[in-house]
Parts: sequence; C-alpha cells; structure tokens
Amino acid sequence: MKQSAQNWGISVSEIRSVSAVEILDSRGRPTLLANCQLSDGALGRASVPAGASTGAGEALELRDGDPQRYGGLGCLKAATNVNREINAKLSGKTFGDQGELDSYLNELDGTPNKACLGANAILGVSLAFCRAQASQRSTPLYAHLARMAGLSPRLPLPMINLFSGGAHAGGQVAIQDVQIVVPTAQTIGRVLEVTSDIFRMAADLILTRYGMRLLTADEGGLAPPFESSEVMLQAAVEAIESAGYRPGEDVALTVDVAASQFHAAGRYHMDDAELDASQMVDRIASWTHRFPIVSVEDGLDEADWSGWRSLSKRLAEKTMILGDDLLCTNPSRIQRAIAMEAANSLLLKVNQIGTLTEALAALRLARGAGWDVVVSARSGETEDDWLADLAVGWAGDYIKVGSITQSERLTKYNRLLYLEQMEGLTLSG
Ligand code: 2PG
Ligand code: MG
Repeated sequence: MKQSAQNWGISVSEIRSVSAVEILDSRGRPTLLANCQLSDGALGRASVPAGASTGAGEALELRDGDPQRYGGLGCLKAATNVNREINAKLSGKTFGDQGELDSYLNELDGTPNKACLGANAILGVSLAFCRAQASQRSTPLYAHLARMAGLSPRLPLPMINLFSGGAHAGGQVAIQDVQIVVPTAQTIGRVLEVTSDIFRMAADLILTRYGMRLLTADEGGLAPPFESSEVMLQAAVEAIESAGYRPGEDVALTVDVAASQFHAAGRYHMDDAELDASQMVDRIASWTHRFPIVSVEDGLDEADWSGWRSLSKRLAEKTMILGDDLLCTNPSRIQRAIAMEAANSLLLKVNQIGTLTEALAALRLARGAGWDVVVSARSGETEDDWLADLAVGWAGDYIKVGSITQSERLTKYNRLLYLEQMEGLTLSG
C-alpha cells in the first residue's frame, strides 16, 4: 500500500526491503548498519552500538566467532541474517506500527534472547524501520518516537564522562565512570560549556600530577593511573573547583561502579581491597558522604539482588540507584527490581533487549514505579545520532553518552544542541 508522506493518518507501512552491512564501531570492532526501505521509497538507516561491560542478561549479540577475522568479533552472520532470512520475510509485508514489526521479528527469531537471528540484526532492522516511518511521515525522529510512546518530548540532562576506569580503561582503578551533571543549567549549551571548562581543568590536573597528557578511555574519558577510585573521585571534585564551580551545588557527580566487572565468588575486588556485599555497600555510602554523588550505577554485582536491596535501603532516598547490568533493559528483571525495591532508576540501552518496543515496555514499567530513566549509549558507538532523538522523544531524565571528546559521542551532543536551538526543545519540556 502506497503512503502519502505528509499524511499523519497513515496507519501502515509496507516494507520493500531490508539490508545490512558490517561496519566498524568506535573501538574499531565490527557492528551492523541496517537499511529499511518502504514501498513508497521512504528510507531508514541505523547502526547498532556494542558494549564492553555487558550484562549477563542481555539479548545475544551475534558474532561470527571466526578467529581469522576481527578476533572472532565479525558481524557477517548477523548481516547475512538481515539480508537473507529477515529480508525474505519482511519484503512486501505491511506493518501498522513499530510494535507489529518488533513482535514479528521476535516471532521470526523464536528464542527468548534473540539468539537465532542476533539482537544486533534485529535491533538494526527495528531502528531502521523506525527511521523509515519517521521519514515517510516527514517528521523528525524524536517526534515520531514521542508519538509512538505517547510522551511529550523534552531534552534530557547529560551525565558526562570525565574519568574512566574498569573495563573501559584497562582496569587501572576498579570503578568504570566518574561523570558530571550540571543540574542548575537551563540549556544543553550551558551544560556543555561547563563540562568543557571542567574537562580542561581535569586534563591540566592530570598533566601536573602524572606528567602525562590525555590518556583517553573507550568513551573519551581521561584515564590516568589513579591510585584508587577515591583518588579519581577527589580529582573530579578538584577539577570542578579549579574551573570555578561549586561541587554539589553547580555541578554534581554520578558514578558507574560497574561492580559485576570486579566481583567474583561473592567478593568485590575494589582496587586493593576485598569486600563482601555489606562492606561494598558501606564503601559506596561513604563515597556519597564524602563526594557530591547523586547517582550510583551498578554499585553491586548483577546477581547480588540482596546487596542491591541493602544499597537501596541505605541510599535510595537521596541518591539514584541506577540499574544497568542488573536490569539489562529487560521488563522481567525490572519487575523483579521494583518488587524487591532493589533500585530506583533504569539505565535504558535498547541493544540490551534488542527492539524498540521491548525497550519502551521497560521504560513504561520504570515510569510506572516512579523511577528516573537514563537513556544510555554503549562504550562501542558509531557516528549515528538516533540515541539523542530517543532520549528526547521518550523524555529521558538523563542521557549518558560518554565524554565530550570523540565524534561518536559528539554526534549525540550536537544533535541535542541542534534540537535545542533549531527545534526549540527545552530541558523542562
Ligand atoms: C555502561 C556502558 C556505557 P558498556 O556500563 O553503562 O558506559 O558501558 O557499553 O561497555 O556496557
Ligand atoms: Mg553501566
């Protein structure tokens, strides 16, 4: 059925074809770029990100496993799945909305974690179809996503990576990210100005202290050989002060502990210490007293539900207890966390679950429980900027993209700047 691009009354989209190619992500590892062409000619294209500190509950990212290519990380099988099986089933087929397409893709895959076709193949098609529908309706992607979710678009507050450790920086310190937020800023433009001031001061501080310039991690954060995670947190406070801002008032900190990465056999190998769950909770609580931390992501291992519950009991009143690996953007894990009061905020990464529709179900569950939502990039990203539109269209409270260096990060911040200045969107909605 042919559609008029201007017609908001469009109810269906017929797919002419879908296709995919293997491309490289910001770590130089393979990932997928997918196309979706509708029968009226509208085209959507999207590329798929990839994590390094992945949760065990994530949908399966299909890799070739051929040691002769990219150390086994090739995505040719996933691309072939799009080009052959998925294309054969989708071409000529009509879908009313994203939900219909995504359910069909799930049926086609037939496994609970997308292990047959690959979550990378399925998400590529899910996103490309979304872009194609937005284009068919001549509407910006964020507005199409907002309409799909029944939400009013608004700009999210960025959580911006300053210092990195853990799996993103060779493990020189245990915790993965120290990020800054500028809660007092009225605009994304101001957030980025303040961040840039702090980033410059942080780089100078590192040069003075460690005699080295920018050693950057996967997401562009500074990654000097800090002696401990506490030293990293302290350095962030010093950089904020040196830039002329008041820690805890003008600028706050958020951390991604990514504790699953240093947890083994019930113990947390935190820098030089070996802690049990209750000592780990004490350690995090002491950080929140000594540093202006407003959000703690993955403070405990992804399977340590009772540890999460204690951390939440202790800190949730004042601090975001943010689940990434714990929740994997998976509605059933989120449901469990809500029932156990194990967290109060969701880190939403669509490639953890593999379709936009399931990610939206995750968002709705979190919102239903009164949680905050952080829409997040992966440590392996591409130059695609759909994440910015997703965070805006789905009215995320925060967006987490990494540092203000490296183009795969900046393309998202620059899209937010564009939406702020050209589309008149604001942080308050
Ligand atoms: C995280 C993400 C992004 P990765 O842990 O939150 O920082 O990392 O994509 O490696 O899982
Ligand atoms: Mg994380």
